[in-house]
Amino acid sequence: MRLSRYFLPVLKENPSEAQIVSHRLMLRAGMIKQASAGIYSWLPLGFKVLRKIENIVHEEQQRAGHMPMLMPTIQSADLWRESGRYDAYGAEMLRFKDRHDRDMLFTPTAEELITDIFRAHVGSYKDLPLTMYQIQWKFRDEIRPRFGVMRGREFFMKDGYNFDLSKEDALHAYNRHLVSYLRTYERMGLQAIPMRADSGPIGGDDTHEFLVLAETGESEVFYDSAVTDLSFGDRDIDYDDHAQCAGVMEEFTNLYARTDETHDPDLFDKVPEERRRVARGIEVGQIFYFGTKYSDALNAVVQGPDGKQVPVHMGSHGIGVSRLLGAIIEASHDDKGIIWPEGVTPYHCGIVNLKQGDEEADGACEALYASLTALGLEPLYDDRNERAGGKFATMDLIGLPWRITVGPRGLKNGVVELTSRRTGESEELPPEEAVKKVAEIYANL
Ligand code: P5A
Repeated sequence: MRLSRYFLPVLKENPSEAQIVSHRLMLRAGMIKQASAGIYSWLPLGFKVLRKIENIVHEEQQRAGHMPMLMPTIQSADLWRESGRYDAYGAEMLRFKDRHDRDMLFTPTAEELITDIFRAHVGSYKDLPLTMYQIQWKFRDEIRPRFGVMRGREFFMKDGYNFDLSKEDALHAYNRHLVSYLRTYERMGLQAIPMRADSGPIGGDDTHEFLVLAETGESEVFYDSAVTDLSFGDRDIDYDDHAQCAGVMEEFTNLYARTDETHDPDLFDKVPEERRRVARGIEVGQIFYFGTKYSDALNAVVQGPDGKQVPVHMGSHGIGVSRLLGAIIEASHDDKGIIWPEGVTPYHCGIVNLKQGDEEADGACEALYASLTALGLEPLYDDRNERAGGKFATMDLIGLPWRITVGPRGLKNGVVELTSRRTGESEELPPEEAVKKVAEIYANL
């Protein structure tokens, strides 16, 4: 992409409505624009990152054996009356009527609708286990939408649902989700700690939230600092292996880590004092096992191996896809702007031409652009007629992890400059070496 043709409405001033750094930077970097309270348009740069995050979620869900599908955002109230949640959900549910005066709503979550699909088509234990998921817009009429995409009213969520014959199988689905979520967040450059939580309107007893530690987080959390030493890394997981998934679950959840809703001061006191931490976190996902709550209410039964009809055991699992942009920026920025982790960066490498119009500099930039593109990478070339300072400021603000700077002086010596956004360190290299280096960095992702 060439910046001269891109729609990147960066703001010079700090927008006054933004209280936290991620919201400020998303507005300044021209990623989003508020349409109304808690509802945003996704401008090209923001949309690009949203898609990257969505893709990682898709890949990791499918690696775990979960099937993608898509359900409508607008639903009839009938199913929600059947489950009892039409009344229970309260003012957070956006309700309206269609022209025939039927009660409709904008989906805040989809346990009812997926259970209805299941009961219509599945009748035997032989079709289990089954896990399907979607990545779809949700609406919750939050009382206080704030912090940009972090607490929106309209937001993008991955929601998955498992159907199993027994509690044991459903708990495996729970563990499997926990494992796949750990991997998902790590690919985005995030440490998200599973913490025992409260299930709220979704229901059930077993639930963990995934929290990214950040001062601006909305949740108060209590944990043993040893949890932050855990990392998922490059493990080979067989997602059908109950014992292996249970082992990872155990490893990542046996230390004390809880949200304020489930915090137990007596238990917390047992953590060695120097490891006790009280901090704040951003909830980027939550997994639930709620047994037969929805299958009982909606009569989702299958015939078991013994011929008897039994309600299926279920759980649901969510990732805040749009919220993740805010969480990643909160965790990775400096005073100049965003610093994207390589896994989610909108463009792999920036190219800054220090002397636009100079034949040699222009030619070298075009050649770099072509080489990077040929290797399957997406460069963002600042080919505008602007001062170098302005170009650097824009690149720093939008946070591409790598930048190649091209100028006549370097070219005389046969070199360009490759700079890491994270460390600020630069090295001078022949252009083809710079391309090779960038390609290597991304090859390992
Ligand atoms: C699990 C999937 C559920 O709704 N039903 C289907 C379950 N869980 S949840 O915890 O309520 O939401 C899942 C994740 O969505 C994000 N999220 C939000 N993101 C932005 N703005 C909001 N208002 C908002 N509400 C929830 C969170 O990341 C949450 O973990």
